[in-house]
Amino acid sequence: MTRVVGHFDLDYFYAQVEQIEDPTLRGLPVIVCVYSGRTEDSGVVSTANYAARDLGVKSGIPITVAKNRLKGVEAKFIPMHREKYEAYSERIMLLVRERTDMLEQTGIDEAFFDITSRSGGSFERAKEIGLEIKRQVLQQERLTCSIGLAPNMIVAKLASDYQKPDGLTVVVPEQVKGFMAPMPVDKLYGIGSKSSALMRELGVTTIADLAKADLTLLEGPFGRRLALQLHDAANGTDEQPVVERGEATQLSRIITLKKDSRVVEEILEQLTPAIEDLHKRVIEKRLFFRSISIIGILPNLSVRSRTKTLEKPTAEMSAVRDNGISLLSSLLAETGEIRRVGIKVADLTEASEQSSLADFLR
Ligand code: DGT
Ligand code: CA
Ligand code: CA
Repeated sequence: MTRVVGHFDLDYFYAQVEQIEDPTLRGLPVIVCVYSGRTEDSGVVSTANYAARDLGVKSGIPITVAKNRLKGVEAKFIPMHREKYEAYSERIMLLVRERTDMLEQTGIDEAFFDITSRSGGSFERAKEIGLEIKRQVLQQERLTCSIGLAPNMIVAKLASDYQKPDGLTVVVPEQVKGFMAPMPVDKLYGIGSKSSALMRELGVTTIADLAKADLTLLEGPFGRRLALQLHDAANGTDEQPVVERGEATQLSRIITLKKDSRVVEEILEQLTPAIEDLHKRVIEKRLFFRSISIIGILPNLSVRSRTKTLEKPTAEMSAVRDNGISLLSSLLAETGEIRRVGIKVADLTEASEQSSLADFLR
């Protein structure tokens, strides 16, 4: 079956967060800055909203340069609040993870995902899933994002970037080559300014040029392996699987409650299928876990959690359930009503390692 792979990226992320939290910024160029503290304006621009980008401000330029470009314009320069963005990121990744088969986070505001199974391989169905993710992120966090859907990671990444902000671009297998052809080679994942300069010397400027370039020509500057990879990428071939990052260390499930609640029994009833599902995954993957966490998301969307570390690794359902209940009670005592609740097991080891260790100790 053809794969259905997606790339998710939040729009002008830090600036958008600042903008939704302070309505007075609406309509103005907003520039989020990393101040180095040496002099008042020393430091660089972390990101800027589209109003500021239209005036030539972008990530990485000195704040003084940005101020020059915005001379005479009413604009807001804001210091970066990294922890705040991380909290948004954490909640959003949970939300996307729940709606995909597999998620590989690759940055604070972006992730690859695979939805082959839940879309049944249909790009029509995949588009609905993409739209639903966009709706949920907007409804829950008030943020817009851009999503690309394609048969592989390289094309999905190009697709998420294609219509920004608030885009959804679907590239079905038959469209891949035509979609990529006119793009400059440096749009390809992993091609920086050095590689693209080398390619320019070979007369390769667009992805189409690269796709039909002679492999032996590319081998000179890039070596055989990389030349082959680049050539494949330009031809829209990319077989890298989306891999769950951190899967070796944690597994989790999170649900939204029918209504906000602080009643253990009520929450537990709704959480039980998620606990069972999580446990099933632990068994299927032949894993042992050593820590169990309950995560609560409050009505104001802040995240709280409680973790219990066991004396030794286990795969037992009762360990998840019993500890889950006591962690949940303790969490609710602090939070009061919660909106969403999650269960996580971590410190994972493979069952096979466990038994060999047990054998060894015996
Ligand atoms: P986009 O995706 O083009 O709508 O805009 P952003 O701002 O989301 O850009 P992206 O996805 O490349 O980066 C995500 C966040 O990472 C961005 O909001 C701020 C931070 N960031 C990006 N580039 C830089 C940089 O050059 N320096 C610093 N300090 N932070 C950066
Ligand atoms: Ca982004
Ligand atoms: Ca990004």
